[in-house]
Amino acid sequence: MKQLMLSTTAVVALAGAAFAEEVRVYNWSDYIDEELLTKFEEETGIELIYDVFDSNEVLETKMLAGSSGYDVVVPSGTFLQRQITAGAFQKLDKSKLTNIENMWDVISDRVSKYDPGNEYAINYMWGTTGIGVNVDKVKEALGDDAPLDSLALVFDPANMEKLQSCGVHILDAPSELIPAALAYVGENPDAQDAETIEKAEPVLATIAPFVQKFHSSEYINALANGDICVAIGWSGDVLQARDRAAEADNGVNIEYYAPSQGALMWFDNMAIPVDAPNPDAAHKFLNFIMDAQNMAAASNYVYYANGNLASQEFLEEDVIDDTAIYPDAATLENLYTTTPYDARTQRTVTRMWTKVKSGT
Ligand code: N2P
Repeated sequence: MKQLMLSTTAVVALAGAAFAEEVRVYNWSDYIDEELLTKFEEETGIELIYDVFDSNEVLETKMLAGSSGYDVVVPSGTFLQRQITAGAFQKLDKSKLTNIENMWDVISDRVSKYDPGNEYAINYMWGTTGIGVNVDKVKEALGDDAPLDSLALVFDPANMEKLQSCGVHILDAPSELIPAALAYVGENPDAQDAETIEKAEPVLATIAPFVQKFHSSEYINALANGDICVAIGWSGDVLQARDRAAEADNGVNIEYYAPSQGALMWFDNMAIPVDAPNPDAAHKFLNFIMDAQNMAAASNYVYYANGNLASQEFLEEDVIDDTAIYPDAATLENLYTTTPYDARTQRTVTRMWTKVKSGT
């Protein structure tokens, strides 16, 4: 007994000694191969504290309040831009980022729309917002000609009434659902004026009572288990649901569709808060992520495209060849991007979203 206690103490002491420093990373849920987290600790001797979120709004609240305690965070482009303007991030020290040469200029250029000169962030992954479908259940509810790749699947109340019983989840992401509703009614999804933006409200409010949940991460398992039949969700998350169902061999057949009316293309980027406790370790984490094999391992695991050109030779064929992940020219043509709302418009958007959700 005494010996056991001694050795337990020894293990604790060793574990304490093994990590001289720590780095705190705040990333989206279901967004990395967890083996990479252990690999980072083994390679650097830095303890990695890894927390997750599923909402840009939640991250933004923390960034604007300050003192988040995080060293690395991952806002999408529009949010990145607004938080850079608010002074939430520090400029990257590129002398510490030797793997930055692996990055893909096509994606860095796109991200520079939000972060001019790519001074504050590196792209982690990018993808689209679209429709996850349990094909058999939806056809059962709506018939064989169900509009699987159309926003009408969820924005036409006649369809939603019939889908209600098999279950529909919608992302709790106003900055993505308002553009989708605008695209559905033929307006510019990137509209910035209140008058146009307000046209999204009746579309969303009419279908809200049929929505089981506005939530941004539960839909992966809910789709995979057959608990819901439709989700407005993120491309890779739906593909992860498809994979989980296949692995469980439960007969659930999931597909992802980028809506025919156009799909939002977003970019999630790693940045270092201005008050990060350990910016040096944060740079080490970014450099680790930009390693070609590490980045490929992450994409192979979560089914999202990344901003790293050198990683592409290490991607599985079912990732690099899937146009839902790496869009071809025709798919790309039907994607749109958005710009951040100014503070006043953002308040309108937040108010509208609260009102929409209160109608569920
Ligand atoms: C990961 C979702 C990240 C995409 N589960 C949203 N930007």
